[in-house]
Amino acid sequence: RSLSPGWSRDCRTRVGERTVADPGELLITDCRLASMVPGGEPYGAVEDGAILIRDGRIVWAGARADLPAHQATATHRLDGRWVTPGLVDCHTHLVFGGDRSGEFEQRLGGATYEEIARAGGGIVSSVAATRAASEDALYASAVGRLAGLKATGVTTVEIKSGYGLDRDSELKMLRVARRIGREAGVRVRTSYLGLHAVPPEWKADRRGYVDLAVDEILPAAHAGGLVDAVDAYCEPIAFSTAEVGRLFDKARTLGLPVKLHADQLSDGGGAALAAKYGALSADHIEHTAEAGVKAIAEAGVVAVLLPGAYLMLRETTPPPIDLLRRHGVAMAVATDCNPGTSPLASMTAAINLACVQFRLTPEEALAGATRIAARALGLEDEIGTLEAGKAADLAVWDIGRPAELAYWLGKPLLARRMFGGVWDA
Ligand code: DI6
Ligand code: FE
Repeated sequence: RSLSPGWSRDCRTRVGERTVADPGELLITDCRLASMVPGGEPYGAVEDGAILIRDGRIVWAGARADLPAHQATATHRLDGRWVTPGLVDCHTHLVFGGDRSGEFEQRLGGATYEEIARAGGGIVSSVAATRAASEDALYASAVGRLAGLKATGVTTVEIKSGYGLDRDSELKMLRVARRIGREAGVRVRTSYLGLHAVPPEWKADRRGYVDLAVDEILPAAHAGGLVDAVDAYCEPIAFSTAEVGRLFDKARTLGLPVKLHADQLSDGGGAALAAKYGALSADHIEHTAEAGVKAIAEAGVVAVLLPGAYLMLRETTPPPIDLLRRHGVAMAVATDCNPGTSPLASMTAAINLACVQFRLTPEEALAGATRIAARALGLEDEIGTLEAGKAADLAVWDIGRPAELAYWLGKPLLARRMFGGVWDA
């Protein structure tokens, strides 16, 4: 790609292991901004834009004509390219052992996801592979999938536990997620997903397993600084609202926010439960009825739409998008990257699928992958728009208009990614 001279200069300088702030500012110009700041132009668009960056943060973004006095020591011209906030994947299970391509073949042959799960496959087969894997192996395979997300502009990713399901293996998964946040060039938020499935050794005593998850594993993971939020899989094949309620009560005493896999395969009152606990998000919600939509609207819970799982399971009941719009529920879009129901490692593909399958507008879907996804992680003051004060996490695209991010399926569109003020190599 032909990029302007000066492109390679960062506004930070790497000194050995450390990255130190350059005394000056970086000016990014000759670009169009999809700032995703609401209330103005579609996409918060600015035709002839500029961004000033200092010490890893945006200090100013707007129309070049309004650029204030500055001390830029470097200027990067983007040859008219579009810049968006770095994309935010707010629901993934990026860390796991093995894969489930064999079950995929079984499902293509006619078996259903629930049948496979009830017969002892499904999540539990990923648990066996995850328990057997070393931390290094889990890290390497997760970073392989992360490459797909980063190549589609992702700078923040949420990563859940939930394939360990015993104390050591859950802590192992969460440590790998933290390591990704330190070493892999993305911001990571972790979620403890202990109530994902009942592990085989607790099959005869599910109450005992819930006790262990609530009273021992979550507190240990929290004490180790490994948990940013608490999640659960609320579904007849997984955990009941009463069981999830016990976990959420514990999260509350620990001061941790909650989120929920809700009403994916049936309306089991998951959205209402998320609302009751003031969750950050209610995720999936394909089968949520109007009462549940009203409840999350009133509680300010973000709806996280996961079109990859909908596609892979050949679901036919989409989330109630019109009701969500009518009640003013903010909608995020995420990959749900996981080995069973959503082996999807592309954020632009998730955007496309949200538009094609759920009929989001391209602007709604891009907001769902930036500003709204940031809110679903409690990071709305930190990331998700191109605005002064936010982290300098940017995606630069080879597109003529923002809707192309929703239109192409599989075409590489990213020209460059900046994370924390530093361009990728
Ligand atoms: N997210 C999940 O956690 C479950 N479904 C979903 O969309 C199960 C994932 C799995 O089968 O491994
Ligand atoms: Fe999930």
